[in-house]
Amino acid sequence: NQEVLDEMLLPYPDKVQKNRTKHIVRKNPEEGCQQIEANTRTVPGIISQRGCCYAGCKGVVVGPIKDMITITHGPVGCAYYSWGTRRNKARADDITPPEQIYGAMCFVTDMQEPDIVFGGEKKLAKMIDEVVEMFHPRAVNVCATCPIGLIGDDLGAVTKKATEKHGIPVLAYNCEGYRGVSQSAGHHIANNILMENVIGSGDAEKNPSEFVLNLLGEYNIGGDSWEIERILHDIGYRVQGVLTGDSSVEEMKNMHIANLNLVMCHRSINYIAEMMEEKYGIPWLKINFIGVEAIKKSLRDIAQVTGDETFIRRTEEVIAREEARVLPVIEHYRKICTGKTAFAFVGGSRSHHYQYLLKDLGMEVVVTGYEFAHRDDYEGRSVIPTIKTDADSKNIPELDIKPDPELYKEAHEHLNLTKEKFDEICSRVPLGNYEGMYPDMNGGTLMIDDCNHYEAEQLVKELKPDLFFAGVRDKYIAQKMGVPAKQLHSYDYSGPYAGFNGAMNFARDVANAMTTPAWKFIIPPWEKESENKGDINA
Ligand code: CFM
Repeated sequence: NQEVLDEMLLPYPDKVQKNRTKHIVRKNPEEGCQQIEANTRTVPGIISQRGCCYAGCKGVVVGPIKDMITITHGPVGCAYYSWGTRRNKARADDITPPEQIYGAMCFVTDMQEPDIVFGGEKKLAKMIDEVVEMFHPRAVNVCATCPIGLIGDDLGAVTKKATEKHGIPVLAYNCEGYRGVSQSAGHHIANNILMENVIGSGDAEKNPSEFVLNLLGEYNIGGDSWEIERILHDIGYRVQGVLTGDSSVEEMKNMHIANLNLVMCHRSINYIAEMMEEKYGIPWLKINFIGVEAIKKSLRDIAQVTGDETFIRRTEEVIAREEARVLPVIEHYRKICTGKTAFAFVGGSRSHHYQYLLKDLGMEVVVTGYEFAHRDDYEGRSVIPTIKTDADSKNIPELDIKPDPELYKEAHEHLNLTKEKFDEICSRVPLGNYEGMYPDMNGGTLMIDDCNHYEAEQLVKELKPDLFFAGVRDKYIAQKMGVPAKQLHSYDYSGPYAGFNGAMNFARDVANAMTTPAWKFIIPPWEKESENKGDINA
């Protein structure tokens, strides 16, 4: 791997080589945790797989809230290309009737040249009036795109007036695409606005006989959160709110009544988990529902935190029942997958989460990395105090959260435990913590931050993995080279991949991808003769 790495870096100009070297770690188990550079600017022109700040705010965090209308204030392209492609599913239920589900629609102010010259505030105000009149939403989000920040439209002033006029929350997100180095900045901006304006604004009373969970950082891609909720309900928990897969503003308002916050994708939502802990004292637990062993650990950790024998027993019953059903199927596909190698490049947490599922299938991840994660996603939360804030991270405000004078309770009180019992549980269960992907990787594995088109191509060519996991921008690089590729963002057209049913679906899809004869018919470009023959340079 070291030679492959050296060869890959060689054609870069010196400055780029120096930059990229800091973003690449080859795991040396003797070295302790090796430092990686992350969440810093991409080298211009390098064809990164990252998205923009608007994508992280609108596309990832607030877009999936089904009963809020999300208006893109900007050109039609930004709205159109962030519309529906993430496969975050939603359905009507007792709280949200079908006419209140707006996720399948696309709302945009369609800024044209005269609007850019003379300002778009009036156009935006008119659009808010129109959507309220036509659709009667419970709340409206307005997400800014790059030109809005450049021309200086005052989003806050327009939305404040609209809130007063219509009597519903109209929220402004200054998530202009350029506001951070990637979509990660947009997650943080969305977290701040939801925390300030939505979470805790409801007046629901908690039923003391229920144990209430929130599922944070789960976006119901391909139906993932439905499968996770199925398992949690089976054990006997109530799920108050999901951020933000198949979620409604109605449920989100009352998320402060939860006993415990579960954090699935910590990258996109750890801000809210931390702010809810500061404001209400609600503890949070990092979980992972991708992979059978990971699910079992997560379910057992949750049960331990409740300190309740009924949940502990019921958890084991559900695990036994589900394993009896899914393990034989997974075993069937495992025979095909065992010993195969994979690359895994996804955004912020899946490159780590899916390693557990691949381990279940006997596969080895030889190259991995995130598009836009921070150092703690690689190295664990303990490095956070050592991360230097730069001009880009200072761009996003940190909210000053104070304990709520009425609702704040100590963590053990939220869990209905004595302080002694709570402390004892904390010594066994990692509440409020996550390890990065580094400790889970094998020696020699490459960890590459913000891997670009060229690097991915070089590595596929040299290391020839059996399967390439990535997104829509890079999957065809691999496929054209004869290596099957699966999207771990949208799951192509499949899913769910989370939970016990998800593990079965994933095993089937992966085995299918590697056994289809189609790949034998593709000749990789380096084995072909050049088509551009001629004697022009002869
Ligand atoms: Fe979290 Fe996500 Fe991810 Fe993410 Fe994303 Fe996504 Fe992702 Mo695509 S919130 S960080 S910004 S798990 S859209 S559902 S798959 S890059 S690894």
